Amino acid sequence: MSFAEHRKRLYQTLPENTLVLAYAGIPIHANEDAYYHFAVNSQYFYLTGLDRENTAFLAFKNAEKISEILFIEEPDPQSERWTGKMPTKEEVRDISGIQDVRYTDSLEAAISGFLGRCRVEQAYFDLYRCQMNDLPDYNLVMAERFRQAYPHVILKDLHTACVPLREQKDAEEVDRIRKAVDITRQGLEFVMKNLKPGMMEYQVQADFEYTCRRLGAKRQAFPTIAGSGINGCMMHYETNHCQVQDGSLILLDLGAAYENYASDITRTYPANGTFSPRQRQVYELVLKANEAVAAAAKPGVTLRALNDVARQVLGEGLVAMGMIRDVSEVGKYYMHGVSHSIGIDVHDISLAGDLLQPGWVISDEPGLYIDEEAIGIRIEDDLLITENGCEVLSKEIIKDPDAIEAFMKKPTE
Ligand SMILES: [Mn+2]
Repeated sequence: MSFAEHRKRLYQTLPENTLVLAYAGIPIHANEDAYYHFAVNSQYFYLTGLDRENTAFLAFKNAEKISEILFIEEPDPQSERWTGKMPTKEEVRDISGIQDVRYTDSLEAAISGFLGRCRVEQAYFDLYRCQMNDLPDYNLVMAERFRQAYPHVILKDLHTACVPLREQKDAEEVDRIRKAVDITRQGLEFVMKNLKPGMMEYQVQADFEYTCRRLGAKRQAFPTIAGSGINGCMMHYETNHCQVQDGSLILLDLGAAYENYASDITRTYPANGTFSPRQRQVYELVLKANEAVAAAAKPGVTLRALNDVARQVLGEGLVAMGMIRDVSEVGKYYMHGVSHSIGIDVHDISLAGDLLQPGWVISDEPGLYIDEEAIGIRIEDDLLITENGCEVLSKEIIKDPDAIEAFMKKPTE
């Protein structure tokens, strides 16, 4: 079972006399009695396969053995009446492979038990912080409580410990990403069939997300970007409130999530179904860079090296078009990186400078953004690093300009 395998890999890296405490987290309050959509802690999900709020995972490793306990809320008919069936011990045992399942109200006693009768030298909590002024998330709050109760135990970061594990996906993780990519493909095909000038960007977004939901995706991997014309030149445009003009391009950066694994795809389409000669010229250059990056992606290479490949191809093309004088000026029209890791999170855990290994899943997303011509083009595929190179997981999502034009000409069924 895959999640048990994740834990096994973690235990192999941990010193003896180590406690691991990972919390799923709780929903974040919005206003009145409304809460934001619950997002499970990624380290917790990676280790257990559970995305249920208010659950927790405790493990202890010493010289003799490894103990692991899962804590869930006790099913309660009263709350089940309102919010639906709660998972049982048997169900979470099946998902996680953890045999010792207890109720959350005994978690503190279990922690005290290990601290009272075992030698605990360090405790791993997810201490990750995105930005310094963020509100502390649930795992950070619990780590601080633990530190105050047991100041002699050294706190270590579970997020950092998970980096090398999560960077390399196993077969089951890759299958979930494949499924997410396939849902995204069908969503984009529905978009291509319906796209026409005069639509609002949010209607294009709705066509995509409608298809994803119909196909069983519980959520999008990230907010859908549908930027037409000049809006395609904004990297993370997600207001999607403008009208798609005849003769413009629309840049769609989007992806379904499937069983908590992300896909991350970008395609750029002509609103009226036909690229203008100039749009096609720029599009073909971006496509050339996209293909060069896929050709260069293999074990032992860094993400930075892949970005150098993209910069070189784009830069040479821009010089040939007379838009810049030297490849070093490519940043005028290409201002982001070409690749990031993809997994449970769309910008998945990874460290700059780490060498690609078989099992990594990364994006391949060169782009060109020419404000003065309202041309924003990005083409993004998801790549699985293999022994000798890579497999383009999104190879079925058409990107050849002739194929796009042919597909968009077909009448709606
Ligand atoms: Mn991306």
